[in-house]
Amino acid sequence: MKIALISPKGPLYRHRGGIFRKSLRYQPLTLTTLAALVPRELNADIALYDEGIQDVPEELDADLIGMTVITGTARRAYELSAHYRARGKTVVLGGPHITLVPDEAAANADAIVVGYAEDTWPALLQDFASGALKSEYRQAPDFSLDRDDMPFARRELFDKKHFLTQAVFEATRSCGHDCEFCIAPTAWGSRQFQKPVSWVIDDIRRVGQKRILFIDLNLVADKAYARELFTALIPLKVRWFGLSTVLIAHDRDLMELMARSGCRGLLLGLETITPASLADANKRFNGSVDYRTLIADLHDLGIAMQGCFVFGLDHDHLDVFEMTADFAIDTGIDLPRFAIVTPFPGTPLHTRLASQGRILTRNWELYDGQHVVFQPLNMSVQELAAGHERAWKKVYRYRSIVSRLWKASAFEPLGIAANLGYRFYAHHLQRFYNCDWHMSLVARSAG
Ligand code: B12
Ligand code: SF4
Repeated sequence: MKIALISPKGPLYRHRGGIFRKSLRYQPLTLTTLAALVPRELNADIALYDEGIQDVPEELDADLIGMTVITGTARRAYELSAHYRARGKTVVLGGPHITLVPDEAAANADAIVVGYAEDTWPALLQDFASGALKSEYRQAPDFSLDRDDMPFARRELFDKKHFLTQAVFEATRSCGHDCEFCIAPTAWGSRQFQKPVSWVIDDIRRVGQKRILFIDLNLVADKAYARELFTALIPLKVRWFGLSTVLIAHDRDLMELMARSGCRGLLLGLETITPASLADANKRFNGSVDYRTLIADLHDLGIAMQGCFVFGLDHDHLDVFEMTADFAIDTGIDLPRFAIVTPFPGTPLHTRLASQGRILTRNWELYDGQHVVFQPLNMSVQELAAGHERAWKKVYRYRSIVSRLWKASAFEPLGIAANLGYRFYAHHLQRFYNCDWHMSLVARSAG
């Protein structure tokens, strides 16, 4: 059997004309995990295509094509699906967007996979091999990742030259919180799934790199698990980067253990510096943390920070862009990142904005965190887009980069390369603000 697995492109993340440079591009685990899950007895040939790094051939020599779909790539995925199905290929769609809107997705594929696929994907392939493919496969209610027999991702199926690193790992999935805009609780429910720590450590040992990345949405959701993982990382002497919530601020011991285990960088969803906006996002727990102290504490422990903010919350006014950019520069956030609030389908935020008549488009291609797809409350669409772009440019001026990294005492090659990668991103965002959709909105709000 020949299987082709595709990660379709989105406007920002694409081989030609995208703005994700190699310095920002680590190798995702989706396709390599699916490849590992293909049952051995099928003796399949497997080819992986990531349209962020290469074009996908018009004619694919495959019996079955699987595509992973996030909201921003759904339009492209459906287009590719129609193309290959017209040529007699069987197309299966899965991933976050398919899990959020299965009914829409079902109309665009021979089969869909809803939720995590450790059980369903191998079953689907067996069904396909015996000519009994069903149209839908769903994650079982008792789904668990707590098992030792899971295969390791087949990272070698991608050419490493396209990525900053292939040393990407995952210990847990989903998160356990319920922020209004986030897809995790809607798609995967309110509990976190955890892999056995010994399995994660084996995976890291096999890959054998000393600088590694965790893509888990929240490594500290379960403190007992986090402690076990961090303790097991110590003997490996790795330097690792990962994601956490700001709640780490309340547990100094865990923060120190994290640093001892090799943590050198954390992505934190700071979201906003306006307390009332935290309530808008149902992320009140961030309000219990003093960001300045947290940033200083992390820097003291040698942990760099990627601080993520969103713009367009209901308590955001026109001064929010300047204030937030200044805050990032002033506190020495190593790598600030801004997004526009995005009401992904299926989320409580989407439902609320739809009920208020504020969703402006359901063209999913624009749901990439960098386009305004809803009517903001206290500013126009144009003001939100322009303010967001201004904030990006301000924090990535050369003098802002130097000032932030100086304050963070963090002049090291990787940090500088990532800052230059984001500087490029910031200065090319306007390409995406010249699209027909954006221009028509600007004209509408001006008129
Ligand atoms: C790596 C990653 C990226 C990579 C590549 C993403 C891509 N495919 O294009 C980069 C860094 C480029 C990226 C960028 C963005 N990303 Co991103 N990213 C991730 C991240 C951190 C890890 C994905 C991963 O490797 N997971 C591990 C694998 C094993 O899990 P999985 O992908 O869920 O796959 C499992 C199942 O879903 C299922 N499955 C998935 N696909 C398929 C396909 C088939 C055929 C089958 C059978 C099963 C199946 O099986 C797998 C095993 O169970 C996730 C968060 C996360 N931890 O999941 C966000 C995430 C996917 N990203 C997200 C977003 C919003 C973005 C950006 C828009 C952010 C931004 N503005 O910069 C951009 C857009 C990029 C674009 N394409 O245009 C959202 C997607 C939400 C949505 N509804 O669209 C996520 C879920 C984060 C979040 N919590 O919001 N991202
Ligand atoms: S804490 Fe992060 S991953 Fe968890 S629900 Fe909120 S935004 Fe999503």
